[in-house]
Amino acid sequence: MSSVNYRREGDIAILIVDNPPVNALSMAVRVALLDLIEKTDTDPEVKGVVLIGAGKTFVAGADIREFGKKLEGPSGRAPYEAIEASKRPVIAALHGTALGGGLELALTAHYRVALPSTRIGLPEALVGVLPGAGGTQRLPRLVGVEIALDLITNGKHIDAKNALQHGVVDELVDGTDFDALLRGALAFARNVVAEKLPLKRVRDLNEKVTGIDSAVFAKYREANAKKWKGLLAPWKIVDCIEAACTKPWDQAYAFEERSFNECKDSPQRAALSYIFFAEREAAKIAGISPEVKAQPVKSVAIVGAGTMGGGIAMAFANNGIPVKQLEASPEALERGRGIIKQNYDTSVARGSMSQSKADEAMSRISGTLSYEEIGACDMVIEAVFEEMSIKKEVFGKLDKVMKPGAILATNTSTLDIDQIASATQRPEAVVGTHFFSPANVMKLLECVRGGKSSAQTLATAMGLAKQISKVAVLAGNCDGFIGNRILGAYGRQADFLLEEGATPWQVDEALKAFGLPMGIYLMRDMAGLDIGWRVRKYREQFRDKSLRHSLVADRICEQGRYGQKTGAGYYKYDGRNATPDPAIEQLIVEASRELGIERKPISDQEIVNRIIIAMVNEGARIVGEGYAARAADIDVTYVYGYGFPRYEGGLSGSG
Ligand code: T1G
Repeated sequence: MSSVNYRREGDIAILIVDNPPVNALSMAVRVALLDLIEKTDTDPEVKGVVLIGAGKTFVAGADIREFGKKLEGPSGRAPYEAIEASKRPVIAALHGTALGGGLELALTAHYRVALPSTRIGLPEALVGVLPGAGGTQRLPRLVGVEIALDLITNGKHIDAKNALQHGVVDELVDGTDFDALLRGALAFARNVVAEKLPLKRVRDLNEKVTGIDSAVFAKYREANAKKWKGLLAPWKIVDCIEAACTKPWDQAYAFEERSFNECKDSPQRAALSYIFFAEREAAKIAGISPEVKAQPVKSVAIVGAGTMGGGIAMAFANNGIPVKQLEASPEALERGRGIIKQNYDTSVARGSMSQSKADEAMSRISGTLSYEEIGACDMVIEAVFEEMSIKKEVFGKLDKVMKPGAILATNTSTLDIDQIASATQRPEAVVGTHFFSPANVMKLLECVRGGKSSAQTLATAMGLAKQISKVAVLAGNCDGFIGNRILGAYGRQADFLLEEGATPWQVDEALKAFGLPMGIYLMRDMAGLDIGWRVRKYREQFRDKSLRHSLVADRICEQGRYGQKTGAGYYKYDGRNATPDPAIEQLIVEASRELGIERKPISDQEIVNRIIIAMVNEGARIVGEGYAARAADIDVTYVYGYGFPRYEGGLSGSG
């Protein structure tokens, strides 16, 4: 079966791109499109052409799996140019998502219609490339330079209403499915033919790319320099859009192709494409049939309105799910609500959220002091103090009140899920859902499989991620699960480097330069050193004394230095401003002496290498021991939970 089906409705030819699951523009699709445009151009009975995607979506872009492969066949741009040069009016009919090369294809058509539910965008930068089939040249001609810069460099999707408003689509067609769209597109095409409307080429619309002050581009680069650190594609995209405003079409179009190939051939593209697929792999639960579907979560309760509980509540409320917060006292409930309100006010003040959206979300969050009042919720997430006895007490109570079939989840970041589940009569309904702080911002949801968690419970917990715009990964119930277990290995190696000659600020600077958002010592000081100290004291009884153990962290805590909250930790603090502290350097030198370690200069490269290798080795152990199903799970955890640079392809640096 060809990947583009052809049929006629009277004098209108219909080209249906049919390449499941997302009608990606594979080589086969490109070849078939070229043949069919040739056919419609030479068939005198054909007066117009409708281009549409089969099933639920238009074309969602080039086939990312083909990147980097040497394929025989027409150039990537050939079908685009053929459609634009078509002798018959071509109407692109959009539904689902028209993304990347898919939107570029539609922009070469002479007219575009869409269902109201359609989303469009040029998200190429997220997979390390740029719109290489004219997108950086045609989109600015429709939406203007500033909107194009924002949409393309951020890989944003916009909805059909916005697309109509900005002239990207010419008409919205009533309806919700393929048939309604096709009916509307055929009517539109017949009208174009009957009225002999012109073959409008977007490339001829120069008004919005003429007379643009080059300062616009300089300012945009400057404003995003920090955000684009280490990245290639966003810079190239700005260059291409600037070229659209400063060069004749042919030169700018050629410049875009060169820039596209530079990105496509860069290791960054391989790394970012790897993460794209790793994220989708990580969502698949090994050993459970895809038939086991996630139960929709329409209502959720959060036990605990502290920092984590509040962030989790916002993550649900921001995605339309009503939340009940349960606390032990009215003061705690009020305090929790106050923190949430403050967070929304900050988002509105920063312009990252509209006041109406914030009010809507806030209105979805209610509070209660009674366990009975949360029993009807589809899911409950416990986010109380990280103490086993408290967790078990809470789960004992939840077991009594939650409806049959409800999911009982815990946000623990370290404690044994099976021990927590043993406080209930339904361990099959218990699962870990470990959010990362701030929970309303961080994308990762580390789900933890308990020994008795049922397939249904796991599918629902993992499926939840999409509902609340998170990326899910499934970890086994080992100490620290995936994320914190690797963080432990990272911290141990860093502490050893301190004793051998490095300083906390040298380690942090080296890791920041590598691309991590923050080094381990600033991170520890921000989280509070007393938490780790309490956990180390508890674990001392189980610690394998034959393994090397660092003294520095305990020494610092013994001095009552718990980080930012005590004004001193590894650094000394003036508010949130951290400065290196010679007293800590002295403390480390004494620890080295006590351990009989001769200190020596250590290079930044050695610091990065040793820490990354320690993390990769721990990741490999986790996969080897079966606490993670695949390497991709480790990479997704570190990219979305710990800010590891996506353009490095995660820890395994794959791609
Ligand atoms: N190529 C290959 N496979 C793709 C794909 C693509 N572009 N998009 C999705 N898939 C696979 C995905 O791996 C998964 O497979 C299945 O489809 C469903 O995806 C010249 C060069 C469209 C919004 O960046 O954003 O065009 O896991 O789980 O949540 O300028 O997929 O089932 O085996 O994500 O409903 C630009 C990428 C490419 C869009 C659907 N396009 N895709 O989301 O399903 S570069 C993109 C998405 C380009 C041109 C350049 C989303 C989606 P499997 P899914 P979903």
